[in-house]
Amino acid sequence: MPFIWRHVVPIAIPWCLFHGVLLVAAALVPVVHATADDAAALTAWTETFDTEETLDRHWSYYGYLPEGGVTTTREQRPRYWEVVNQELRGNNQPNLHGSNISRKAAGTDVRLAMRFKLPPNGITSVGLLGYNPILERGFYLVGLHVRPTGISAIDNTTLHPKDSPEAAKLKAEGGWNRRFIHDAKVAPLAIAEDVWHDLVMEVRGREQRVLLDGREVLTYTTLAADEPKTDVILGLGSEEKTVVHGYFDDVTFGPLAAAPSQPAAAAGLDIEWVTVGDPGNPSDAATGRGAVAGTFQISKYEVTVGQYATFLSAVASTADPHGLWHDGLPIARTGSPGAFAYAAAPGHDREPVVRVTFLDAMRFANWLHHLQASSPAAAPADAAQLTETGAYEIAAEAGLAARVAGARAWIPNQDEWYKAAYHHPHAAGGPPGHYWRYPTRHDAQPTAGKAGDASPNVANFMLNESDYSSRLVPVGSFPNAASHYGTFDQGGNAWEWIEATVFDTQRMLRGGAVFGSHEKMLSATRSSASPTRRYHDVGFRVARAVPVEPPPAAAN
Ligand SMILES: [Ca+2]
Ligand SMILES: [Ca+2]
Repeated sequence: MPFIWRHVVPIAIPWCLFHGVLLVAAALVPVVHATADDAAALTAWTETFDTEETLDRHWSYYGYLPEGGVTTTREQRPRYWEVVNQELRGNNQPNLHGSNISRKAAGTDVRLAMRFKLPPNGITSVGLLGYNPILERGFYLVGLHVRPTGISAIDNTTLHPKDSPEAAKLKAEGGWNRRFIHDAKVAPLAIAEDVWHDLVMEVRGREQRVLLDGREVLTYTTLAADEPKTDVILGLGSEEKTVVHGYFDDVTFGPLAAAPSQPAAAAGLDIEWVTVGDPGNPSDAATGRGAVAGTFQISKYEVTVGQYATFLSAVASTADPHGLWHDGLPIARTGSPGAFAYAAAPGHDREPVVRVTFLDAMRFANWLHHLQASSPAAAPADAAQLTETGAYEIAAEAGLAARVAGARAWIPNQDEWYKAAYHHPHAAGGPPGHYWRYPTRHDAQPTAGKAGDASPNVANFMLNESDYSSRLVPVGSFPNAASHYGTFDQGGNAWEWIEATVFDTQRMLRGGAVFGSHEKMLSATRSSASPTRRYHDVGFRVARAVPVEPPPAAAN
């Protein structure tokens, strides 16, 4: 007969580490949850703590009374846990123990995400409960203690093999064949009190992985975590002798997605590329620019709002530690930390993304670099890390980091961008000097067109210095105004970040924009800007190495 642990929920987290006393003997208490055991409802859920009523419906409470003893009564609950401003507030009482609140759950490889605020001088804990085969009872399987000085993993350590004489002896004596370790592995960190943080704990088999504010801070192999989980538990403690407050919100529990594989499956990423051949071309005699030794590819269009939203969904769904999203973008962010989703606002999908810093562009390029990998092995498993290395090692020099040798995707440098925009070999129908003055394959000033204008030599720029009525247009809106290599909108629409460093602290801009005059599109014109600032008319395009084509399938 299977062991029935459903109604035996271990609740106590040993808070006594504050006081150097191990007090876990009272850990097992029966708790009857108010919810029905609906399997689907237990497998994936989110608690936003929008009403006090959901707290009473879903959560069970366990508190240590200041005068001694414990309580689980609903009448006592608001003294310890209550919903304030649609957030769960823990009111830790001035006693030896913290108090806990738990909710039923179901799953083996699971992900637990939430927002939390540490109480001053306090401790916050999160954990997962389940059947412990060592104890042959339900108990704490895997969890964390979070303090201002760091995060530590909690573990149950087996003392003796389950069927060993030593274990049998302990069992006969009524002892427990395990030792509870509060700080099985410690990640020293500085965690600010009283401000919101994002916390994610993933448990796959016995592997525990913890992300704080989107950054992986701890991994640990537990001894007892691979059993099915039955409850989520949140706890709060403090050494203060007065009531202190800690907070939780947006607690999400669900199955852990399959192990990350090749990140190339970025659904919805639709970058089109053109090949810039003619390797070893001469530079433009007028400017000295445009010579590129090798063949490369450049995006046919400016990076679009839709592509940037796809990027955000890929790298900023757990959290957005680098601030890649902001509300000045025409991109809606939905969901909560741990499961953010991003989508272009209606009508903006095909417009160039602007209000992105050069750093944002570098991170997009780093992500593309990993997407171009022929093997998934080299890519960081943590999605947030996909943006920090690859083409640019951002940690070292931030917005001034140089392109890494062997980069598979990058922001075009000046010669690459220039060649794609203005170069056209005379033998292939270009001008005698092999370079046009405008990126529209013309030397004469383009005309300012409306989207869909099929005339040659059209671009989206400002004809009249006082006319700010123009708007960004969808990329490729002028079908007969491409460069020789097939790029669109290198002149006008959005200014484009260039990899070149200017004045030691800035990055170059080229091509002019909707609010720039025709001169800004000229081959001789450059501008520059701070790599960490956003501008309402500056976007970017990307370049990459020519991909190696897979061998053709054998015909038979
Ligand atoms: Ca809330
Ligand atoms: Ca442009």
